[in-house]
Amino acid sequence: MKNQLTETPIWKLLESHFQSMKNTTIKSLFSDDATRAERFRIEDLGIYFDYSKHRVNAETLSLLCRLAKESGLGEKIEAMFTGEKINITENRAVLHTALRAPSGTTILADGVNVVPEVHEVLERMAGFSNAIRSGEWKGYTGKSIRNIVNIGIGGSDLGPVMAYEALKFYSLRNLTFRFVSNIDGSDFAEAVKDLQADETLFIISSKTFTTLETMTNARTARTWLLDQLVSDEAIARHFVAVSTNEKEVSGFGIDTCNMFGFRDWVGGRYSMDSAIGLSTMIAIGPDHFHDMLDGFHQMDMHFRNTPIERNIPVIMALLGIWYIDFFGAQTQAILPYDNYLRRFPAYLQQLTMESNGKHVTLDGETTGYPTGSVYWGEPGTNGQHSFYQMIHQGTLLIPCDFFGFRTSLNPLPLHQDYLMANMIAQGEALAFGKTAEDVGKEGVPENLIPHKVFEGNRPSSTFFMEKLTPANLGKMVAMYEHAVFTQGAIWRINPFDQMGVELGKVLAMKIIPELQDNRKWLDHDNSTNNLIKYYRG
Ligand code: G6Q
Repeated sequence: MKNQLTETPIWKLLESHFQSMKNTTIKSLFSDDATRAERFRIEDLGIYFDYSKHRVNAETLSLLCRLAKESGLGEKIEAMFTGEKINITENRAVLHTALRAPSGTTILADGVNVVPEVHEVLERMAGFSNAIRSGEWKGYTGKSIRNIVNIGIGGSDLGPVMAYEALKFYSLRNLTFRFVSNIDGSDFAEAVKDLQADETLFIISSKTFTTLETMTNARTARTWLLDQLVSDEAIARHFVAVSTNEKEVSGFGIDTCNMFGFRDWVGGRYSMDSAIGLSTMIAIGPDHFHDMLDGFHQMDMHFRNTPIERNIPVIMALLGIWYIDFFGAQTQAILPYDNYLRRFPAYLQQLTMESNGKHVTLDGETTGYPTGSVYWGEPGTNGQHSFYQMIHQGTLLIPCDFFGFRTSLNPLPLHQDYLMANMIAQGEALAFGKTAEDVGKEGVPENLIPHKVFEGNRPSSTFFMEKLTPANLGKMVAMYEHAVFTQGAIWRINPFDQMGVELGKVLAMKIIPELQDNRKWLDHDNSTNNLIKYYRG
């Protein structure tokens, strides 16, 4: 086995350090150190990142930071930022950071400075967004556009939906936004049910412009529109494309003047700040979109330039590795205490799990150690009334990321204090729990005491910021992008391909004609053959 991570001296040191930490409680770490919260905290870019409620001490952090350094993290970061083809399985550079680089920056991909093109696209997007927002862009019958339907899936959907929801407060309210992703016809049917075609714009968002779901929905959208507007000439006023594939876009019948491009060095799940963000820009306007890009860029600079020990995404990544590879944790909860962030966990699910859900190293060897984690979550306080039970008293170790904002965007009396009190209380309860003695003092009958004990010692990070703004959203997303990158670098895997989604797609293409033609011979396994027969009826 080549150069096994788990055979390195630093990994061995971490393993033996884990033996001394595995029974150490967060409670004892706090009682041993009155200033722990100040020492295990990073404040930068308006983010207050409290990681004191973790099962780590100074030595843990120092060993983990050494792991990052000895993994060549610094060089790997530079390789990404400078356009080296670090996505080796697809022979591509990974330059989502160029999407938010200020104009005037030089970033080379294959010897070409990509920044001017990024800004040229942003300007075209701004012109188009303003024309839609002002009503100046007219549909085929001369009416202004009132409805925007983004058709895309995966990376061409989750970012746009999440950003629209997260930044809805800043959006133009006389426009209606819908997002169609699923090949299930109900998704499209419901999205357009109450819309008029002559006031509707479809954004077909697809990097490849060949994805089955998106192209099927796009063709259905074209039929729906032409049923109402009849003339093919209507297409140009009601369809725009976001893609890297000019040929397929014009083949579909969309004028390439109405196409917004990006390049193959932007991965789908890293593309919400590329032209894939067109629906976001139409919703919040170009200025807010640029604020969001600025937030992304600030976090990029923090990640690139801050020493590992004070580097927010690096510390997040290292804590993840500590729990996944040493404590055997298999899951990570994302718990935003802001209702606008309701799609943030789903967005991070793709970013993290599609990136680091890999069992083979860059050398093609089986890792032999766990990588990745199951990301999931819901906004607080809703989750408190459902799955938090398991986080508090279940048998799994579930590290949590809490997000809170000091200022509410909708400051109704009492709500914000109640919301933030709950977030802070959850972290406290998880870490410190409640002993049998405490429960007993409350006069709880003996037989119920075990049921009311909270073991505590359940780790969490808390991220506090002033307000949910476009810039802060950009920082949050970039923070996870870079944490994913850091973990991938340490685990020696490629976070930028997604071969694992291919097999199912190929098999579905084989099964489609088998569902459509009852005479087709079935040569699958016994179970699959029977499922097909059941569907055929
Ligand atoms: C993301 C993945 C995947 C992709 C979708 C949509 O990183 O590559 O989720 O975004 O399959 O692909 P298209 O944009 O090409 O339609």
